[in-house]
Amino acid sequence: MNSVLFELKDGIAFITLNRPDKLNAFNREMALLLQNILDECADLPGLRCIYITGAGKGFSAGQDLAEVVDPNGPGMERILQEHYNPIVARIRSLNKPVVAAVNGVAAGAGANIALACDIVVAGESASFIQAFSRIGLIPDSGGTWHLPRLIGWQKASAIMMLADKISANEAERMGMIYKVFSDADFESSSKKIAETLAAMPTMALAYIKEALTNSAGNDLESQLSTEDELQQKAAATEDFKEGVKAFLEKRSPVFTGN
Ligand code: T3D
Repeated sequence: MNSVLFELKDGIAFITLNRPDKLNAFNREMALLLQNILDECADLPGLRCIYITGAGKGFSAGQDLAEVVDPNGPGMERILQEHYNPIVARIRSLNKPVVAAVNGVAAGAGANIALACDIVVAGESASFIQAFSRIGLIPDSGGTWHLPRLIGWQKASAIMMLADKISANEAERMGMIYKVFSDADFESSSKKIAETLAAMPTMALAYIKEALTNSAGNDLESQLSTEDELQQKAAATEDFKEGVKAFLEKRSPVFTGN
């Protein structure tokens, strides 16, 4: 059984973390497979959105703790460098929107991989746990970068130190995630977001992602230059021409992603 499933449909890459009996905890095989799939997504012609979810009742419980103590396992010193850091770097550098559809508990690296995605939605029964301090570790997989930027330093600090279980509704209220859907509607509503993104001007979405990423390290002057540079690129796309033409012709635009 593949530990990560991958299906390409209508311009969307559906990626499913697939170790359901372990709440999709990451072992080395799963982490490397996810990296390969994300690499494939970077180069697939016609791909316009990536959707990541978990099989079964969890999204991901983070690092497989059995692997950490396995004498034949990869060893602590390799796990971040070879497993999680490359996953987060790939999600952030993909020039397509990445949706995390958090179907159940997202803990440890599982939570922080979700938070690295461009749009995070969750089912009502899902939860987020910065579980690291419960076992004497610090949050990784970009969590100490993303979480304080999403919800503010104070809340991030408390959530990371206390390792509280944060319900999907609380996560939405504090701005950690975009939206919560009822469990009954979760799959269709979260896929609808991916479908919407896949029909939008893909390059404009890529430039929005780039501008937001750059804003984290820029002062206002530099960010205005970044916006100028990226807006010139957006204005050179076919989709911009189509957007303006469709508006003037009072019809819906048909974007091709070019
Ligand atoms: O170098 C490094 O290693 C650093 C890298 C760190 C990255 C990290 O992610 S560190 C954080 C690792 N994750 C955790 O500490 C979370 C551990 N899991 C839990 O605390 C709980 O499972 C949850 C709160 C996430 C969910 O609880 P619950 O009650 O819904 O489920 P459960 O019964 O605990 O788990 C169901 C099964 O999944 C169970 O297996 P079993 O007993 O039915 O055979 C459980 O052992 C397994 N499982 C859950 N999480 C993990 C796991 N197995 C291995 N590793 C896990 N992380």
